Amino acid sequence: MRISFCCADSKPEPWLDGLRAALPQAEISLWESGAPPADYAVVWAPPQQFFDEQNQLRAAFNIGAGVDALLKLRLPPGTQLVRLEDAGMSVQMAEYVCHALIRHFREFDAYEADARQGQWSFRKPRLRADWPVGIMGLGVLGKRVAKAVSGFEFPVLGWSRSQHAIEGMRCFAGGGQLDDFLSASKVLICLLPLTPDTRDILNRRNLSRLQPGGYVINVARGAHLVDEDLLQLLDSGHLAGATLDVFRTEPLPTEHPFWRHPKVLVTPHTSARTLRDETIAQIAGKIVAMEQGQTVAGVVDLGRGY
Ligand code: NDP
Ligand code: OXD
Repeated sequence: MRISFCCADSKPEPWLDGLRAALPQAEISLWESGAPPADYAVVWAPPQQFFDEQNQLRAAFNIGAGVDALLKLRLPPGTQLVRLEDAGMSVQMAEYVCHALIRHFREFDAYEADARQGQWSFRKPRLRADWPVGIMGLGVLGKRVAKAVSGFEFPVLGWSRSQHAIEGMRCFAGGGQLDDFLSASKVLICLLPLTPDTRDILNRRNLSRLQPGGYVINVARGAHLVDEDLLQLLDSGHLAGATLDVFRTEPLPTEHPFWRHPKVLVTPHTSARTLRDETIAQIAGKIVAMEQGQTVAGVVDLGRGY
């Protein structure tokens, strides 16, 4: 069995060593043009040429959860695309979102500013009941985040494509229930995949429906958010702030207003990083299962885009 590794932005040697240790029976190499056809690929942002040449793959394993960039490429017919499922990302996402939520809810940003001025001043405690948290996307990451947020006793709501029933939270589904979900939420967390249906979903129409003083946390993809619409709603006062981890252009250009906006906190696409050991273990396990004729979880439905 041959496995080809083609990942932009990752030092290949530790990945190749890890994959070889996990799959000693396989021939594993760093892809170069003209390489013999492989059975499986491990990829992140490969060039189109990779799939044009490696056209006999049974499966291509993405070393990330989101496959929007891969779906812009022409995949070889018959190749299954398999995404990363959790592999240590969901707990990181829960940490990140809870930090952003609690930093805003408890006004730690304001206390930090006070402390720098040497000021000892209390703020009135806020009521959790007034801060319903809406989570868009109830998949692997959204569900873990919902559990973590519920642990802090915020009211939690969720919105997904199909109807879910999750204890302790109100679940909404589909376009028909989007407005009800938004108007019942004050904090909005985006954990959707980027698809034609979800692109630009954090727009003026939808963000205006959040409760006054709303707060936005986007940890999914930059193209979910219409930047100008968010800025206008922050400046008009309808929204109180935003924590943004993902952007239409990454790295976020230095001249982008988000960097300097007093109500926006920017982080560099770091909310849930791919962890090498967990990722290799998951992919190796799936390759072994596929070799034994088993079906594996995490196969992307190309029609729906996630
Ligand atoms: P999943 O595929 O497990 O979950 C996707 C969820 O979104 C599902 O609940 C799905 O609904 C819902 N959904 C999809 N399309 C729609 C739609 N049109 N309307 C309503 N709901 C919809 O994905 P993950 O939880 O693993 O990851 C989510 C995203 O997070 C990734 O695609 C990626 O873009 C982003 N991400 C960001 C990272 C970062 O560092 N910032 C790291 C990792 C991921 P249903 O349940 O009905 O199928
Ligand atoms: C991912 C990411 O999709 O890192 O895994 O954004």
